[in-house]
Amino acid sequence: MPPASPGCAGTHGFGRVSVIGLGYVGLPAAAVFAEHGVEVVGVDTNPEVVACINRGQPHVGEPRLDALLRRVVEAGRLRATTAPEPADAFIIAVPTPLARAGEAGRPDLSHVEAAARAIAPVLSAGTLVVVESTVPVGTTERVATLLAGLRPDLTFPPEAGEAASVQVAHCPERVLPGQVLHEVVHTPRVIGGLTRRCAERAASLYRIMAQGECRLTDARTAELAKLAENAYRDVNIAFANELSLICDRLGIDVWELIALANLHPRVDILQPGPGVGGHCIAVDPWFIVAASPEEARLIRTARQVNDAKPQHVCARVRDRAAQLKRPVIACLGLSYKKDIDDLRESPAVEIVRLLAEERVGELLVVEPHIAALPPELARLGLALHEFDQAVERANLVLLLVDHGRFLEVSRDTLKDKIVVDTRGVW
Ligand code: SAJ
Repeated sequence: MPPASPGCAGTHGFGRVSVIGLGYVGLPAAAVFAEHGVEVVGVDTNPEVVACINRGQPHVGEPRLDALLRRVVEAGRLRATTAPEPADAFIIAVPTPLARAGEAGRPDLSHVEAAARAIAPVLSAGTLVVVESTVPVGTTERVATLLAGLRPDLTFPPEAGEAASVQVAHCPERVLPGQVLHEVVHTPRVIGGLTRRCAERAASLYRIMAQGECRLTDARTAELAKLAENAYRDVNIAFANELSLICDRLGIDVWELIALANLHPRVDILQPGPGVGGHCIAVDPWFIVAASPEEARLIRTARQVNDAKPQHVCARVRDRAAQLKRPVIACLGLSYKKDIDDLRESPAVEIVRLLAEERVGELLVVEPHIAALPPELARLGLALHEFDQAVERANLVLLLVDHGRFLEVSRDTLKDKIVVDTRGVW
């Protein structure tokens, strides 16, 4: 990462940038802007998160973020607060969950709206507002219209077009948890403006730190591009997961099958797993389905295929456990993917919950990245166990997440146990 160059604030016109929402996306972005010489004011509604950040400690687990945050907080370039302050640019990076899980869910935009209401009083002529949160098509325009209603003394793109005094754009985040600090700088940016001027102004903001290409478009196209990226991945993972079910039925090793098929120069099948988790790929495709239910048939089916995978894993474990007199099952991993602490929408959590509710056996849950079990598992009487002891005691070992630590286990340790490897790494 290049050293801060305080002098550049004058050339790009962004002396102070405010990031609204200091979570997995907003906090790293805030820290990286600060590292590039901008004064950053981070805003979060949670006072504990604000206090933690002001001590230079991240509240989210992300490689290398600790050191970076400490540096920029100590240098006085990043501070957090619960109340928005005037700034040259606001980046809204708050969650956009589903109001209800699954197909019946609609995008919940209450956090985005609350963020817009919170910044409205401190906007002024010349301010840029960027929505980074993943949102349904049309949301950026709705944010601008909401702001226009709250600030009749300013002009906004939906009514004033290129002449607007406040610029509004959508620049969807595309960072991969676990590699955020690299990707936030190097992944190409799609920048959708409500007008061309909005897009250009947003591009000049991101160019302060972005080393990848900044491609300009309109806001609606940028909104759908982000949703399409995650739906594309979901559909491709669903293909792999469907193949794994077909292989189970036909008695074929799906991992070998995929490795063979991928020898073809134009085939690149992804990896099956216990299901698709995280707050993005398991959620965002539903935004497309909600907006275009009759057309989004493949996207809906992919979601259903991936959402059904945890039940399939459970059925397999139940069958294998039935061979044991007293099943003791080591459930390895709870996070939604390897080497992170994020349990959101994690299929591993769902599988453990289903196994516990069905009383399939004694469950020894292992997740080295967390200190306490999530409430939905703790209330089922489960506890966290050490990896080595759990594997030692278990007669069935269920690998749910391919954490690096789990891959080191010796073949000898597993040799007399039933193994269900949902990630195909053993
Ligand atoms: N998974 C599989 N098989 C695979 C790949 C992934 O089962 O071959 C599973 C993972 O185990 C995990 C889930 O899919 O449960 C999603 O993991 P991921 O690593 O594919 O993606 P996320 O959710 O961590 O991040 C995605 C990224 N989007 C794309 O790759 C298109 C990231 O770039 C986005 O910024 C992020 O969503 C987001 O915030 O939208």
